Amino acid sequence: MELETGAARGQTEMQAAVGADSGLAPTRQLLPSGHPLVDGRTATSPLIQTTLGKPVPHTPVWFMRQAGRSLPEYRKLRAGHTMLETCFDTDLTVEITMQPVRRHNVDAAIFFSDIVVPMKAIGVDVEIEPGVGPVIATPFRSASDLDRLPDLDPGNVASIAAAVTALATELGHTPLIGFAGAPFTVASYLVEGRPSRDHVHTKALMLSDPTTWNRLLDRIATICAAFLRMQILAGASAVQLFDSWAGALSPQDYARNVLPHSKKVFDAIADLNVPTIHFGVGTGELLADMEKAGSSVMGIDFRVPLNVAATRFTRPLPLQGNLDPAVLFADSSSVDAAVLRILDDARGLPGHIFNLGHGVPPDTDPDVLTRVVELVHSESARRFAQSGYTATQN
Ligand code: 1CP
Repeated sequence: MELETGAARGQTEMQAAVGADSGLAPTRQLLPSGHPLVDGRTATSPLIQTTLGKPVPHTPVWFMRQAGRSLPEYRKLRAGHTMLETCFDTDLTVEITMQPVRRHNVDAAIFFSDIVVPMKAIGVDVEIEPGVGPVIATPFRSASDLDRLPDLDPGNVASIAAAVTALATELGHTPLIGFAGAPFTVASYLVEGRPSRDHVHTKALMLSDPTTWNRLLDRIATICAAFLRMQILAGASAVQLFDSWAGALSPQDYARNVLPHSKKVFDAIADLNVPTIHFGVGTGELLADMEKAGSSVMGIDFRVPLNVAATRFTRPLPLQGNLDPAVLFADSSSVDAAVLRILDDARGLPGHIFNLGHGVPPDTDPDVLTRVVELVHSESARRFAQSGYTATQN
């Protein structure tokens, strides 16, 4: 049993913890009958089964920022279009989302968009500047700025919903992961006005004017939840909430000023009963609190080994991660060794989705990513077979 997969070993405990298995598929009455989780296209995929702590034939793998600048075909398609124009263009979004799936044989597509897209859709004056990131013309610093955050009008994201629906059809059995930025990370762009290392204005607002802070994060939570709900109903089989910059916070500030708002996002979509993933960078000290937000899977960055991260949670959770993106630039034997070490770390988990510990760097050689997918698939399938485990044993 040495080599038994995490998915097989942790199953009973996991199912007790999440109530996932009554022998029946999870109820998803609120999804349309043609949704890929309902009509059977993606429900039995390795990614979705892993989120439920069920056994899988191989470890599913996808990469944060798998679509984008590391791919020459992306750079070609993007020429002449701004980033946000591209995000609101149905055909470009579909094609860019599909590119890494075709090239790398990953187990999921991540919807091509950006965390500031719902802000653009409600009228915030934001652009994504090449080489910089999101830039807000007039940063949010006081209570009156909240008037610039109306509810998300579905009519303003119709081209995006159309892209999700088209992708769900084109992807067949491969699940589409929708996403949104978490309230803190989105707020950090709105308040700072541009990418920031130290988030001083954001933290100053949080500490000096908690009323405005809480109203701001509550507004963002409502808008992000509506954006996620739209993606799920249009055909996404799972969603990820990116709280990329939460690691800039102390555990006390996170628990008090951020966690309730991230929890609100997960609570707002809980009725749809689709798998949810929660991820942040440098969040080792926050994991115990992030669990309380209520996702079904936790994303772990490369700073904490998966088996160590598992000890920070109160219940057995499937984990996603966590190859250091910098490893992709090392020689191939170092890459292979790092991948195998992560599979080792994941052994006792109730489920493991292989990913990087953060996004694919723009100058990554895409062939290295393809090789990582092949190695994760072949090695996890080999370990699975050696464990003697068969699906019929369940
Ligand atoms: O011209 C370009 O190609 C712009 C680069 C780019 C791309 C490809 C940006 C600007 N956003 C994106 C797409 C994007 N953004 C995806 C695509 C889907 C995929 O993963 O394949 C996703 C999931 C995001 C989400 C996103 N945007 C996050 C959370 C994920 C993370 O990496 O932490 C964050 C923090 C952003 C903000 C953002 N948008 C773009 C940049 C360069 C940044 C980061 C800026 C900063 O350092 O603060």
